[in-house]
Amino acid sequence: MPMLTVYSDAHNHHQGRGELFGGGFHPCVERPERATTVLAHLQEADLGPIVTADRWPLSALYRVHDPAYIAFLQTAYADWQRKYPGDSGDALPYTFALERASQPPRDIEGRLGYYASDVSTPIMGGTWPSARAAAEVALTAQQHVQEGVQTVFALCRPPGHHASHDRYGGYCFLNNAAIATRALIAAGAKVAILDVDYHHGNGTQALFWTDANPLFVSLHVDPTADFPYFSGTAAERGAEAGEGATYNLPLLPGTGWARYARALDEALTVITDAVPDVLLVSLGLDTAANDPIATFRLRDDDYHHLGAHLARFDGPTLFVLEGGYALSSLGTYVTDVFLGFLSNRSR
Ligand code: Q9C
Ligand code: ZN
Repeated sequence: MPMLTVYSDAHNHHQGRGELFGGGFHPCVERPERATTVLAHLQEADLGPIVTADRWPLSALYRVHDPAYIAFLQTAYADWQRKYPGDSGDALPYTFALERASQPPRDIEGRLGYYASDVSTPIMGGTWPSARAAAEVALTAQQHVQEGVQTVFALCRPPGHHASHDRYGGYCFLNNAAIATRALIAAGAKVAILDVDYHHGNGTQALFWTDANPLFVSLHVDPTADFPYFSGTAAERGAEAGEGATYNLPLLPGTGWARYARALDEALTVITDAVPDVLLVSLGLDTAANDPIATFRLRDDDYHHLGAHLARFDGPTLFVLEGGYALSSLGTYVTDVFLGFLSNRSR
């Protein structure tokens, strides 16, 4: 059975110059070539049609994000340029709202610190159009799922799973997976999210913390060892109506396929037991041994295996691209996931 891919070349407008870590400024690993190499490999593998995203109203984003936060994203760079005229560079905060006042401050640098969670996520003039386009890729993809396509890939860039109601960070501005999930739920679907990005999907978890639908299941590195540090333990299981609907499977740094596959099977058992209408896979490829910012040790062949395991769920499945920074392998990893998935599915 073929799959459908949704893409938008508007991701290209978001090209950060650098990110701060390790006491220095480094070229951004979250770069446009990520999406273009994945697209090129999908075209080459010929797995199904590739369509352009539709335009969606901002109301589809307000199901997930604060309108004031959306307004901030739209004007942040113009405000930054007004403060730093000339060659302004990318907008980055230097101080953060650890305790939030009821209102963001007036000055742009205060507003950046109010809405940001890290110094790795630069904002430039093209950030808003790219972030909006990524959300529109996810929305268009979920529409195709609603219309009966069994396997759909939202080739989103920038990624989304670290973005919450009114915070950006971890290279994420709008939570593409959450926006698609809200649209599916609004159409009556019971959704399960399986987040296989190396990093914990703290934004997605926060957005659905008190909700019974969706079920949020995540495999990621132990947050005591790596980003995002402040969430992702097994003890976090949701609250109120959402108690038990968050299921974290943290894994030690250095985890390879054997251990990973056992956790993946546990995750899929939790998901298939819940009998969702739709599975949304937050697909991060930064679990690879050659990823420049991560420590897991998945090898080339393992992405085919990963796809094959995911096929244990036999219903409509929406894949949303998250992280993955090994540029020379990223396209192969993504196509291998789909080759493994499609060859093990009955529909
Ligand atoms: N030493 C996603 O994969 N910190 N985001 C990087 C590098 C931020 C990753 C520090 C990592 C964010 C979507
Ligand atoms: Zn990641």
